[in-house]
Amino acid sequence: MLDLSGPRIMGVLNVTPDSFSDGGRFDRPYAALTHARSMVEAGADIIDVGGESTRPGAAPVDEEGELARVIPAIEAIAKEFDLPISIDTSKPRVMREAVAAGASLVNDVNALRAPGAVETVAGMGVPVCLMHMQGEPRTMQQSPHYDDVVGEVKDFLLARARTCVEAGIRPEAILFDPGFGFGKTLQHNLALLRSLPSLCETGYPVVAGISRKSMIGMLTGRDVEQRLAGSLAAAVLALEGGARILRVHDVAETRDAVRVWEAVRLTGGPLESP
Ligand code: 9MG
Repeated sequence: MLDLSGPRIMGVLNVTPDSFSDGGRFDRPYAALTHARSMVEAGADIIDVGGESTRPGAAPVDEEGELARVIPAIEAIAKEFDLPISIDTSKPRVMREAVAAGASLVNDVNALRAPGAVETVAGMGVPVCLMHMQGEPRTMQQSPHYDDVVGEVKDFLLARARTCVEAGIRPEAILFDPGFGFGKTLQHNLALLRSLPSLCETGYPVVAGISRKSMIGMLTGRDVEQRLAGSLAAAVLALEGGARILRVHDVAETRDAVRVWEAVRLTGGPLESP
């Protein structure tokens, strides 16, 4: 199980040629390890390895192609570091092989809806992050619609959690993620960020992935490489809303922001008198 006694930072490692935020620079195992190393040194608690881009409009990748990208990277990271590695995938076979290679958490933007995915995770006994997505990555941003985005996202995740628990996944092994940017307009994303406490009330630890996303671009008018300040503001707002894991690209800067937040909000922090 993950230690979630304080906020945790999940560093994003996209091992894809078309990744939206790193331009595919980390598509070889050596480069992936180098990037993982820099994130660990900067204070990452978890490394999230993904081999299929989920950016809007991204083309799907087949199983063999995804495995060829992620497995060498996971093996190399697991050999050098003793920290949780999560596998960002929706494919049961990739989940299985990634866990055999050293991953210890499944991060599924499809919330284990692929045939066999729930059973696969139940059988492996690893924790899973269930993320909400309306539609599929290729088309999800075309016309997202909700009557009540916060209620619908929460109901969806609770229903997925019920299915998981019925299949044998322990409730303590389940994390929720509202899926910022996945079939959502800017207003949907803002409503979800504002209402994060309502998702946290479910009792499932909440993961927030807002780093560098288009919602930050829309609010600031900045390109993807210039969204750090906006991403940090969103990260702190997510912590205020109760998020326990922040999925980010800029680990060192997020670590600083988390330290400041902890000092003010957590009892026993450096601002407490002895
Ligand atoms: C893979 N991936 C891309 N964005 C994400 C997000 O917001 N949350 C999670 N859990 N995974 C994501």
